Amino acid sequence: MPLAWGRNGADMIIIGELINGTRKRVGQAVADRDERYISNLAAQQAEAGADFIDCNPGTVGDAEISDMQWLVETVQAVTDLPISFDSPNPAALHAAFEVYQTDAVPMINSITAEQEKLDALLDFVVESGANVIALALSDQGMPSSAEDRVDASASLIGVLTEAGVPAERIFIDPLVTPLGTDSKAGCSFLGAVRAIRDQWPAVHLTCGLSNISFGLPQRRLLNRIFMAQAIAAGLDSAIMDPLDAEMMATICTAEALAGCDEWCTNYISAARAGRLA
Ligand code: THG
Repeated sequence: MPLAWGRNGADMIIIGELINGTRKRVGQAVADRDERYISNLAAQQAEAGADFIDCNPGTVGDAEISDMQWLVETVQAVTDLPISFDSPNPAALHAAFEVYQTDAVPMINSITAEQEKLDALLDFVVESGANVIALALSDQGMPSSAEDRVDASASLIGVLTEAGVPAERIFIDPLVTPLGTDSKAGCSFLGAVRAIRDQWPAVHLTCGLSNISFGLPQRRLLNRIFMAQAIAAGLDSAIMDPLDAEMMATICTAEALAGCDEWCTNYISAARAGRLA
């Protein structure tokens, strides 16, 4: 069967999020070294059109190192897609890279503007030649306004490009925070996306979009509409579930409406293939 989305039929760079140990079933599979379950999640996301396979062990301490290495080995055995190494722990990111054997350039998820993170990861990001997600998080703490997000992003783009990382390898994540605890969370994020897209047209903009709906009912509805708004603002990548067909249809439609689909070619072929119904 051909790829459902012919490398997703959209311009969006999709980072498949399902291999995340904070999800109960995945956490169990990591603990049990259940290769079949993890391989299957990797293959399904590849088939659905993911561009990267995120690997987040969701564990801590020494376990996180070996869990991350096991995930990377398991995933690269079933797909040639690049992997996104997802951990707050620099040691786990280094460990992931050590066992990585796929030709495609991987993703380091993530670096932040926190001094401790920069000290632990900047040289590694430069020397590895990997793509990097740069989270708009600084020593001032979680961003609240659009301005906080732009300031942290500006400082990260400055540090990374000066160190020699090309803009095309930088994926800025302005940080999606829950709408349920801050009614301006969506506006602040979208404002930051517009400002960053305007000022740095060559960097990528990504996010863990489903954070927006945390704690609220009808999460999938919020997630889909927020995705359309974010694409209109300039988002070109997301950490998401590529098996969510309604979300994939929303992305394709939002890209056409945002002027990113010449002659609506992708939109029309998705409709003909029955993917928008
Ligand atoms: N930015 C960056 N990386 C990230 C995030 C981000 N990595 C982790 C996370 N946020 C994105 N990944 C996931 C993976 C799985 C789920 C959500 C985000 C998920 N959540 C279920 C839910 O929302 O209902 C709960 C899981 C369960 O308990 O089963 O599936 O923001 N750079």
